[in-house]
Amino acid sequence: MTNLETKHPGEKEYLQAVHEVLESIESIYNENPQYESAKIIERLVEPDRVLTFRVSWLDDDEQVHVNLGYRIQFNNAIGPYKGGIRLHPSVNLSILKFLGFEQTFKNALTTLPLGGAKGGSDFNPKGKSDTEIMRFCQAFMLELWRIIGPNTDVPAGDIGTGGREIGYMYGMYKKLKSENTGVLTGKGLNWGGSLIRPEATGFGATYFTNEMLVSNNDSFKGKIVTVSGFGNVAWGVALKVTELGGKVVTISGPDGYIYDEKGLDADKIDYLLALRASNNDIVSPYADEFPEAIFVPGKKPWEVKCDIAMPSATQNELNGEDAAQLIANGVKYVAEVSNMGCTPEAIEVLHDAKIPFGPGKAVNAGGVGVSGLEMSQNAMKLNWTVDEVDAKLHHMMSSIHMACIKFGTEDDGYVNYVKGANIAGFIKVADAMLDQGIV
Ligand code: 2IT
Repeated sequence: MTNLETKHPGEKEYLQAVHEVLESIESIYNENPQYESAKIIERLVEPDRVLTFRVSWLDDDEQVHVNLGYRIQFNNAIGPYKGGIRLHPSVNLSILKFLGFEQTFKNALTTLPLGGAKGGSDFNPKGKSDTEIMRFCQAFMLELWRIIGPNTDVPAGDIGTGGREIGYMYGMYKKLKSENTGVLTGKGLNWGGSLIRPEATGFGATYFTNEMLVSNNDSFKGKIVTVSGFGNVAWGVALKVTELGGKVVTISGPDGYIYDEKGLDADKIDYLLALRASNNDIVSPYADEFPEAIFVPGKKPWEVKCDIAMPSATQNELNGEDAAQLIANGVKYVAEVSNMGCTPEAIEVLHDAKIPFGPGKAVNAGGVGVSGLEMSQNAMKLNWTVDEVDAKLHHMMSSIHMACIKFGTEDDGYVNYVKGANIAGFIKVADAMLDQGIV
């Protein structure tokens, strides 16, 4: 860690993600000298390569804008580089390196042959017109296409990148390459996309959380659930949790959260999805539309009493104080749906209180998992049905849960899911690296 801090000063999210993994795999590393002699850690913590590029585009008033674009190809020991593209003003090298590092372990957990990558830009989609989004996506792909391909690197969505953006990027890739292949996932259903991909992260997260409940002889029935965000992920969580008998009472945006005592339902979710398509804030208008809901400005939903908390927005959105507040309010489970949604302090507080805590790389792996299934379908030039995809997603999430139990169960029976997920992911990637020599 000291070495890495010297080499990459100030990359705090990246250093945070690496620190968490190294801490949990220490015992396995020490028991297996072959890892040390092949310098597996030193090789695994550095991305294979980083591409940064300039993205110039014209807005609707013909003003020129310049953004930074990135692709971090982190590790391809077990399969082609795979991971989303984040479009958000906060995007920088540290955030994308943390995401690429996490993705490597997450993808290993999915049971599919997928390496780890991440990309993105500091472009802010908020308030942009549809044509501005299109011009940006096309300009982004004008650089990115050089290093991606269906068997080398397969990008997908993340914060700020959904079906529409994938469409514009795919259109430009196809124009440049003259090939119709599964080079991106999250595609539209009638041009190579997979059923369930839009819902997959949220559905998979709920299946994983359900496994956590079941292993404690518990269920979602009658549980109060707090959720943050309402992007690509949170709506699938809200839909599936509601289906399984839980009540989702919060969603949130950058400027506050909604508390809806009656809980979200399919109609309210449809209303939110329609609003979201407009690129504008959706959280406060919800309170105007549904009088039973209140908008709490400037706050996070972790002050609301709940049985299960599912942070689903962005990194470090739940800190040590939030975790202590949740515990004081009687929380029974925390499932991190966002990537690294909880700070190290929050995780420590939850672990000390023996609250089952599922880390993002296990909980949200269903998204990239179904992306992997989209790649399989593209390669076969066949489509699976909803039931087929959903069954495979179910299977994936329960096998990830089993891996966490296998490697994370402590002497007193408490399951440290962070340790379990990190060790399971690490062993798979590290062993593949050993098999393939020093490259
Ligand atoms: O964080 C993630 O796993 C994603 N944004 C999805 C990546 C993917 O390739 O589907």
